[in-house]
Amino acid sequence: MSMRNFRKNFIVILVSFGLNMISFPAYAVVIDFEEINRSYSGNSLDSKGFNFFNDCQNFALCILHRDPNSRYNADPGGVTFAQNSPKATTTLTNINGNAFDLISIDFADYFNFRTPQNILLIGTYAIGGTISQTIALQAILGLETFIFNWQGLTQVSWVETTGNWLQFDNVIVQEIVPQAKSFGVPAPASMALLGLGLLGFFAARRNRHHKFFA
Ligand SMILES: [Ca+2]
Ligand SMILES: [Ca+2]
Repeated sequence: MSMRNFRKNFIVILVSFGLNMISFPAYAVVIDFEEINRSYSGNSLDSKGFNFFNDCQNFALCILHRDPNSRYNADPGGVTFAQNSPKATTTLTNINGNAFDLISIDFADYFNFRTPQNILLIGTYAIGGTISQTIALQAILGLETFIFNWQGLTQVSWVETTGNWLQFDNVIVQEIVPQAKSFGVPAPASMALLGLGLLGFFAARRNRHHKFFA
């Protein structure tokens, strides 16, 4: 490998170190429940690395799978989940504990009727504090998309404040991977490359100085 290549490697490594130090890579996840093709009912549902927990008293019936062929399904041909107990709260968390952004959620009334309804959402920030918003379902059929763009959360919960029950789908979240996890202990190979890069860099500098002063 030439000195020029050594230096190029070194700069690439430095830049990648720098990017890892300052950025928090984020990965958008669309939780549409389409991978859940069995009937489900319970109070704790996992999908795509996130957990939905509902605090209803009758544990086995808190959250119900809406079958694709159900006439109550607000996602025709798809899968949604229904909160099946009145005024029970569903809480969304990231299973691996990393903070996340809430981009949007689709809601519909429980039977996919033309039932107007209010839903209160509360987000808890990783740095402390909360944010809340009440959204209003219109008197229309189908899923309605609500955009939040709440950033850096540890959890989001929601409960209907008027009417009873609801269904949710297409929860779009963005996981924030902290630096410590994406770049905790440098792998031996990276350290070896960094060492080679450093050697190359200083060797190249020395060569250039020689040329410069020659
Ligand atoms: Ca769906
Ligand atoms: Ca509706």
